[in-house]
Amino acid sequence: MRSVQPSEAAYDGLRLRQWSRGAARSAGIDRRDLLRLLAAASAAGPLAGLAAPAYAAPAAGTPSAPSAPSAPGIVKPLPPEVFTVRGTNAETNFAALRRTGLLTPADRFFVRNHTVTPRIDAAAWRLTVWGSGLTGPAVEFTYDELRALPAVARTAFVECAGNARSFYATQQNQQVSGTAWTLGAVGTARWRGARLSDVLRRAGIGRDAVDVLPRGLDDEVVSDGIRLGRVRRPLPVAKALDDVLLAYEMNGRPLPPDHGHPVRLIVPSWVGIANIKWVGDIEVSAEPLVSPWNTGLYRLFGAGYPPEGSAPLTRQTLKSAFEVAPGASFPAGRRRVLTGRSWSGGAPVRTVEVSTDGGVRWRRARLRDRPRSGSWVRWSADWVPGAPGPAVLLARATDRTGRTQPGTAVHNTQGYLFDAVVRHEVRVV
Ligand SMILES: Nc1nc2c(c(=O)[nH]1)N[C@H]1C(S)=C(S)[C@@H](COP(=O)(O)O)O[C@H]1N2
Ligand SMILES: [Mo]
Repeated sequence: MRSVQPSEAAYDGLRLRQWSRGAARSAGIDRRDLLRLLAAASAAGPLAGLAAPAYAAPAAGTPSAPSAPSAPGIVKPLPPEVFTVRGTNAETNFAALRRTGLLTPADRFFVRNHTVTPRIDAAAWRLTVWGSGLTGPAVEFTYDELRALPAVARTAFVECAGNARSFYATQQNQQVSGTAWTLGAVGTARWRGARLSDVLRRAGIGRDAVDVLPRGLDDEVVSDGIRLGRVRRPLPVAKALDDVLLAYEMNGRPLPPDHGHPVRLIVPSWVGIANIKWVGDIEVSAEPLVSPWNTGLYRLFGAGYPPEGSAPLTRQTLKSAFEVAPGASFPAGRRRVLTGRSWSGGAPVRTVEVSTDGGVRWRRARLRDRPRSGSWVRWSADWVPGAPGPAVLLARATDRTGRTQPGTAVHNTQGYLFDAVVRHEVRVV
């Protein structure tokens, strides 16, 4: 199971019970629509885009297709050797990270958009902090005012809760709904910005504040005919005052449009949806809040979970990926250095083991970075491929609490938090 700090788990359980009793306020969506959303969430639908094979990356050395695929609403170029477009989203091909450093360059960073990337002028942008959890009236911050606050930098991954979702279907033969990501809905960057806690204190957060609700300036989301409103997800005050950033820089440059320009939240170790892009306002509430993104979405539904779902997701899980194209060819008898990355939203990665024979024998990979919480670690392992034919590469991480990636992930209808070892099929030629 995913690891959560006791305080987070207690918070989540409480919030859900309050909401079912009608004691929590659903911000910006009516109760009936939320209940419909919950009902939809507990029944698995089809996996979007799985009809197109998940394993369709170009073979090494194949020139790019003449017309690059495009995702409506993503601003940056999406060269096919770097990205696989999935609806309004773009997945990073892991093989395209092979020669990158610890940090993912912004032009290779995956994009997850509910609608389209808005173009926002930093000079005209305002952040409004408001709500019953403040001791006074609403407070506005300009971009320059935010930049004038003490700046902190932090290396952190952003990873979609549904990253690796397609393996529930392709590896476990289970039905799940959502974008058919393989392993590339994750990237690590150096984020720089103001502390959310500094902004909340300056805005006059009161002692009775319980929830903080950042909201994006992108278009409202409509899903299956239900108007969900703007992307927003409540954060418990304890997390908001802990290590959350209002980031305005990514890898030393102003945030690019697709990644939240001018300002986004960075919520280290938590599911991607917590990292609200293009933030325009933050409600600070003395009452508990719910939104679609912590009720019908981003909870675990299915056998083994209560009808209203698990507690809202908080931390990411443990994963590993090879920087190798799916179906790649390796000449027999020639030594190769296999590289990859492992990461966890829980304790830092301690060891990574690799198998090149489908899981019969395992050996330790060499870690290339000092494992840190909220980041990933690069690793490598030598391999001399044997006889020509199909081969299966496996990588398995263990974190500092002793938790190891399992052989099978526990199913949930929306395919979140896949943590099992992924079978990476290649060919020896
Ligand atoms: N305003 C807004 N914030 C958002 C989203 C969005 O669609 N709109 N998508 C979320 C999701 S689901 C993820 S996984 C991350 C992806 O961040 P990235 O596109 O910078 O990689 O942003 C989150 N923040
Ligand atoms: Mo996501």
